[in-house]
Order: sequence, then C-alpha cells, then structure tokens
Amino acid sequence: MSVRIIPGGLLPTAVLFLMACFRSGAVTPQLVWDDEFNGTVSSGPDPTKWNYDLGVGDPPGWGNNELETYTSSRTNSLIVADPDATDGKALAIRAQTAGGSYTSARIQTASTFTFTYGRLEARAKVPTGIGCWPAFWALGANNPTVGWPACGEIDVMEWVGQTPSHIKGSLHATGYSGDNSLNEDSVLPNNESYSDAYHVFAVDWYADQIIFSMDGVVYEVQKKSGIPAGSAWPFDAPFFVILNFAVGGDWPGPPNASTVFPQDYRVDYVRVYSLPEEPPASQVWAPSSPLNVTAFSPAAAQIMVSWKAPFSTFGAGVSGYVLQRATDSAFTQNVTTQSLGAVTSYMDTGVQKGSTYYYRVSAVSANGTSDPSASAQSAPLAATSSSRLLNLSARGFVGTGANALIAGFVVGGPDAKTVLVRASGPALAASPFNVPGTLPDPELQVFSGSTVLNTNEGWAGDPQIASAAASVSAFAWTDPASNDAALLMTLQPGAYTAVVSGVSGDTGVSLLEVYDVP
Ligand SMILES: [Ca+2]
Repeated sequence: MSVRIIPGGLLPTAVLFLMACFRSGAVTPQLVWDDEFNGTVSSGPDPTKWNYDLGVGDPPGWGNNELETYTSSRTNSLIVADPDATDGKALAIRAQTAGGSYTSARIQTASTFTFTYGRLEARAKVPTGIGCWPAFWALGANNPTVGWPACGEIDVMEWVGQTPSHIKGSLHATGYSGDNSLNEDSVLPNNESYSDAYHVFAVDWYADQIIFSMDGVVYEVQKKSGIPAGSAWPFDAPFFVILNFAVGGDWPGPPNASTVFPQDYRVDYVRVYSLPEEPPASQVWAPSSPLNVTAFSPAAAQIMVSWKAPFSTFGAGVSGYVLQRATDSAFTQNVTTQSLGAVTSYMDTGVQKGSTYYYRVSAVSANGTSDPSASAQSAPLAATSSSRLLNLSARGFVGTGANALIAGFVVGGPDAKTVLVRASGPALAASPFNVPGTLPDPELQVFSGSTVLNTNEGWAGDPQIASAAASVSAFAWTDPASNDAALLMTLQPGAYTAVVSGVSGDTGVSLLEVYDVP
C-alpha cells in the first residue's frame, strides 16, 4: 500500500544470516534474535539493536506524503512500564503534535541485524485515532543499491485509524507494489479495535511462501508460485526489521479534530526465530516447553510441583498444562497424566512415602501441545503421627511486671499434647543445687494469645505432677510445702506463652521448664 523510502547509505555493517533453510530435524521455531523492550524505564531502545531513521525523508513524507518528523528524542521513543506487557515493560513509539506539526519515531536494524527466512513476530498494541499509521515491517537489505520495490518489503502489520478492526499484511516487490501489493486483512470480530489490546503479529517466511498470522491464527498465505506473471520474488535475501509510527500520509489521511495526541504505539517485544524448511501441516506452532519445573514435599503425602509459563506461545495463548508423573526419569513406569487449567503449580496428594516421583509439564494452546519440560523429582516426606517438643528451659532473674520471665513454645503435630510446665525457685535453693538468691515464691501462668489458660502458685506435692516429672526425667521436687509452681496441661496444637513472675513483689533467680509428656 505504500512507497517506502529509506535514507541512502544504510549498508549493513554487521550482518547475521540465518541459515534456517538449511536446518534439518528442527521441528519447532528456535529463537535467534529478540528485543523484549524491558530495559530501564524512560531509556531509549537498545542502540546495539536499533538505529533511528530521522527527519522527514527524501522526498519529504517518506514517499507517502506523511506528516511526521522522526526524532531520536525520549519524547518520541522510550521504554515504559506497562502491566499488559508480558514482562511489564514495552517500547512506546509516541507521536506528539505541537503547532500543527507532528513528531514520532522510526527505528530499524539495517546495520545491526538482518536475516533470511524465519519467523518475524511482534506483540504490539496500536494507538487510536484518525491519521495514525503504526507499522511492523521488514525491508530488503539491498534497498540502498537496488531501490524500492526491487528490494522487497514484508509488511507484517500495518494499521490505520479509519479501520480500527483491521490490520493488513502485505508483500511489495517489482510487479506488485504500492496499491497493487499482495495483501490480506486480519479483521477482529464485533467491531473490536486493535487499539484495545495487545496482539501477536507474525510472518513465517519460508523459501517458497510467507504465512501471515495474528494471535496464532493464519489469515494470509503468499506463495512464490502465485505471484503475478513477470513479477519478482526478492524474498530470498537478507531483510532488516522496522518499527515506525507515521502520522497522516496517502493511506490514512491526516489526523482530524477527534484525534488525540500524544498517542502511543506499544511494542512488547520483537522476536525472530529460525524455522524448519517447511511449515507443519497446521501452519501454526504449539507453545515452547514450560520452564523452571520444581518439585518438593512440604508435608507428608504431598508434593508441590510448580513451573513457569513458556517463553514462546507463537500468538496462541496457553490455555492449560498437561502434568505427567512417573516413578522413573524416563517416564515409563507408573505414569499418570493430568490435564490442568492455566495454572503454574499443582499439589499432588496421591503420593506415597518410599517412592521417588518425577514430574514434567507440557503447555497447551489452541495450536497444539508443547514438548514436555525438563523433569523435576521429589520424594514425599514420611508421615508422622505427631511431633514432640522435647524440652524448653530458661533461667533468669525474675521479678514482677516487666521483670517477668517469658518464654514461648509450640505444640506441633496433629494432636493435643500433655505438657508439664514448671517454675522452680525454692527447689533451686535446696540441695543439691544450693543456688543463692532464688525467687522465693514463683507464680506460673500459661497463655494462649492474651488469654490466661492456667495459673499456679505452688505445686503442693501434686502426685500427678511428680509422676509427669519423673516420666520426662526432670529433676525431682521433694518438698510438698515448697512454693515452686507447676502445671500439667493438655494443649491443642498451637502457640503458647509461659510467664514466671514473683507473687508479692519478690525477686530472684527462677528456672522455667516446659516438657512434652509422653
Ligand atoms: Ca516487553
């Protein structure tokens, strides 16, 4: 639909040729170049990957009577935070207006990256408004020597504000260019606008055909065998990538009073993949494999498996995952398969102690199921009927109020436990310890949160407490008249606090002990 003119002198200085057509055995696209546009917010596009085309073109209007002046300013191109981007950041190509003139940006890889054949894909959200003309395209690297349209042009996506439900994919070459290009439209249903959300625009460029797709759905195939008689097929040589946001021009016409500036053309990423020699029968690609699969056992009879979504979905979003479990790393023994929704973790409760389990995950989209991920392994923790607090003891100088001795303890496991809690003062003063300065009359309290569960100010020779102390081999209290304090309690699993203080303002050394009584 357009005459495309780029400034002269852009001969590639560093050129990477993709030998994709010579690959054999590869069955999925392999990433060879990308820009995720996830650099520092407010920085410009990576200068090792992109250069600017500046100004108004020669002749002015870039051959299309466009109205914008292209700049390298951060007011026209910058990395922005964008929650709708896959990685939270995108490139904004921002068109501005002032005094009836327009500025915008156009970046290209002519001197940094060119390729022949492969998948060229971008995830982008177009601006909105009459006169806006964002594009994602590629141009033959021999343009400076052979000119346009002999160099060839692949328009992966062009959009104009007058037809917001349409994007156009086009080929231009000698014999079919400008208004006579080979093109088709991808049209959103229900008059939805491409301005409203990110979409994935791609071409799969093979030696004998170029397949155009939007969100993983093919809408156009141009074959070398189908071009007009006597025309050229220049799509067998290196091309470079261009992103630009034109304002006005022959196709969209100028902005009108309804067009709001500034306007952003957001690009989440540009990726180039190598392809096998021929497309699959479906012409579309299943996702790449999920990443970072891990498995661990957080509790008895449970294994938590988690993973990351695949890097590449080739336009068709991941609709779910297939989780495979086996008891051998080759996935041949006791294999089970689970179909899951679009989740990235799964708690497997169907595991038994004594076995090691292996897990791997495949991603599913409307276009197929990925190869399985790398596998992860885990063995479930052994089941235990209960856990035990063996002993807690703390010695301190104890008074009242802020000088209380405070210790926390937890009753773990699934069941209630019998617990002996003791506060020793007089018993420490007696033989065989003979500790001087002991607390003469400890008071013991056990709390659950701020609730006092029990209080004791003297054990009075309680035979059950004596028996419990003997059962845990605590040193024996012998004087039933002593003011040592003790509580024998059955506690539900949970957290508790034991507090020792002096009863009537007295102070001294006290020992606090908590025992799990079998
Ligand atoms: Ca991004």
